[in-house]
Amino acid sequence: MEIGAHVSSAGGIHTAIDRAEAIGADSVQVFTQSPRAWRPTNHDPATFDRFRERRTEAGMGGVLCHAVYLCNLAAPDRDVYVLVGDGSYLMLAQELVTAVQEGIKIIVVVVDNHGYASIGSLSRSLGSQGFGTHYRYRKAGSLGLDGEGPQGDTLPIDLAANAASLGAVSERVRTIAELRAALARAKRAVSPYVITIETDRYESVPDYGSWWEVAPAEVSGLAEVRAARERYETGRKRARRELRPPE
Ligand SMILES: Cc1ncc(C[n+]2csc(CCOP(=O)(O)OP(=O)(O)O)c2C)c(N)n1
Ligand SMILES: [Mg+2]
Repeated sequence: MEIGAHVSSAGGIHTAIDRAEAIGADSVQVFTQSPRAWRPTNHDPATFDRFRERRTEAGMGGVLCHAVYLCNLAAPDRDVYVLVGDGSYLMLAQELVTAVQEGIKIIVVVVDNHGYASIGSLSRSLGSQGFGTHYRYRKAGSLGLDGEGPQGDTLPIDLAANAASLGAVSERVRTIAELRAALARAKRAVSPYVITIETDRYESVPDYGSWWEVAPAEVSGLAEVRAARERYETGRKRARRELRPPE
C-alpha cells in the first residue's frame, strides 16, 4: 500500500518528485494545470522526461492528478476511495446511508482538521483571518481567528461515531502506520468503511498558480482587507474573457 501527498510542482512538474521524496511519500499527487484557470499550463516537454527519470530514481509509486475524479466509478472491479474533509463530510454524511442501502462499498478517509481549512486559507489571503472557519468553542467572545494565538478547544465532534451511526463500519486512526492498517482492513471489508484521521489545519495543497476572482468587502476596518480589495480591483482590470461567442 502506498501513502503519499499532494505536493507543489512549482519550478517544473519533475520537482514534485523531489518534494514527495523529501517528505517520505511512496506516491505523489500533482495539479497538471491550475484548477482555477481554463488555460492549460504550458509544460516544457523536457520536464516530462526529467519527471520519468526522477520517478524511477526515487522509486516513486503511483502518480495521481486531479483530472480523474470519476474514473474509478467506472471500474466496478476496483475499490473506490473517497478523500474528504471534515466540513464536507458534515454536509454530505447522509450519502453513506444510500451506500449502505445499495450495498455499495466505498472506502472513505475523512481528513479532520477541525474546520474549513481551505476556505480559512482563502480568507487569510484576503485579510479576513479565517473568520468562521474553525470548529472551536467561542473564546473571549471570538470564534477563533488565525493569528490570534491559542484558540478555543475544538468541538467534540466524533465523525467516526457519526459514520457508525449511519450504518458504515468506521474507525479513528492517529498515525500513518494506523492508517495503513485500517486501509488494509477496509480493503477486506464488504460494506462502506469510514476512517477518520486528524490533520493539521495549516498543512495544505500548494498554491494554484493563478488569480482567482473573489471579491473582498469594499469597506472594512481592517487594513489587510482594504489591501486585498486593491489587489482585487487591479486583478479585475487585467482579467480577460477566455470564452467568447463564435464569430
Ligand atoms: C456544496 C458546496 N458548498 C460549499 C463549498 C465551498 N467550500 C469549498 S472548500 C469548503 C470547506 C471544506 O472544508 P473541509 O471539508 O473540512 O476541508 P478542508 O478545507 O478543511 O481540508 C467549502 C465550504 C463548496 N465547494 N461546495
Ligand atoms: Mg476541514
